Amino acid sequence: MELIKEIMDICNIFGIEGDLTSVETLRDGHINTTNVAVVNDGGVFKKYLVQGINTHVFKYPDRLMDNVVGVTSFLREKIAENGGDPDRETLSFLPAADGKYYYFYNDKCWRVYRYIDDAYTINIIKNASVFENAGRSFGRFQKNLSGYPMESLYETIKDFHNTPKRLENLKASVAADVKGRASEVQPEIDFALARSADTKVILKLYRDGLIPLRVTHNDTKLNNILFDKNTKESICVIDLDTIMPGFSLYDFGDAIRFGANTATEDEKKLDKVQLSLPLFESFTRGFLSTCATALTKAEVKHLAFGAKIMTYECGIRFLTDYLDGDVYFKIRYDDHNLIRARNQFKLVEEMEKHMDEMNEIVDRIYKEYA
Ligand code: GN1
Ligand code: MG
Repeated sequence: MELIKEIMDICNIFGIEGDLTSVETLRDGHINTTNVAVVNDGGVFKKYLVQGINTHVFKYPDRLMDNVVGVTSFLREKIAENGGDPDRETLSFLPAADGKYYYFYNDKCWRVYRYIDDAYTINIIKNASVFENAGRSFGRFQKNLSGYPMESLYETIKDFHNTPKRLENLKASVAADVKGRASEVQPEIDFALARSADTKVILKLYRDGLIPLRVTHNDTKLNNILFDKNTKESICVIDLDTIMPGFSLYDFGDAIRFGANTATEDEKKLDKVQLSLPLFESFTRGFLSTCATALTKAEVKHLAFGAKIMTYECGIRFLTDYLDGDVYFKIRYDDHNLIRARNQFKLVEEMEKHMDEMNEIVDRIYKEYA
């Protein structure tokens, strides 16, 4: 079915009034398919995000939307209490005709939410203050959700940041080698296996009672934050599908993985992939300025390690998907996942080289805010 016709039907199902005037499919995001629909409602143009949920990744849309609607309702109250604007600072989902927040149509699972106008996302940072701003946003997000009942959250993707499990998955994919690609990526496989001891560190800290489980976002890529066109301030954390109980090290770490890389995630020229220490410092400052007092000593001590482990894990996931025949992440060309994996592993090496400096930065900034 033609996209415009399909989106028109979805708009009707979700009770959107007016005439659909245009549909644009966004390119960011490796999992779901996101369309911006513009509707003319009696001369007033309104925008909606009409999204196809990837049900290969999110197997239980009812649980997914339970989490997301629960969290956004909770955040709306927090934001209002703090004098903010809930319509700009968190997402607003629309119910479908049957009252649920998702709807199966044409063999796809859909959801709709309001488009936040006069806002933009960033994929690569030109000005370090942007990243400090992002750090504050994710720090504030974590703080705002600290009172959310963790036990009410479903695990939307099982073992999402279970790094030992991710490594086991890689080994299984190497053994199965369904596309016959394993022999071609032996250096990358060796790179992953050589760091197997690192995968156990965070879970051991948890078992030893040194770091707590928290409500975390788990996908803190810079492009999961909206910035305001006028003030240039970060306003809203988006992409809430992986909100689950997790560790602060994941949220800090994944943000560094993406934002402190001097290149984008799919840069092929590996000499361009470096860790920017000034950017690392900016994010650390933003993050710790909002949540230093809430973190345990062991959390602070392992923030830099968290960045390395999230980068390593993401590299493993891209490599695994490459071996599996690209069934998880959206790709735009044949070896896209391999390019991404190499990029992430190069960044891991960079972080290993600069680990002492990263730890010194965290330590220095923590002392300012604790
Ligand atoms: C995916 O959906 P998106 O593009 O924000 C992935 C993250 C990865 C990221 C790598 C649900 O995030 O875990 O870190 O790609 N999300 C899911 O860019 O797997
Ligand atoms: Mg996203």
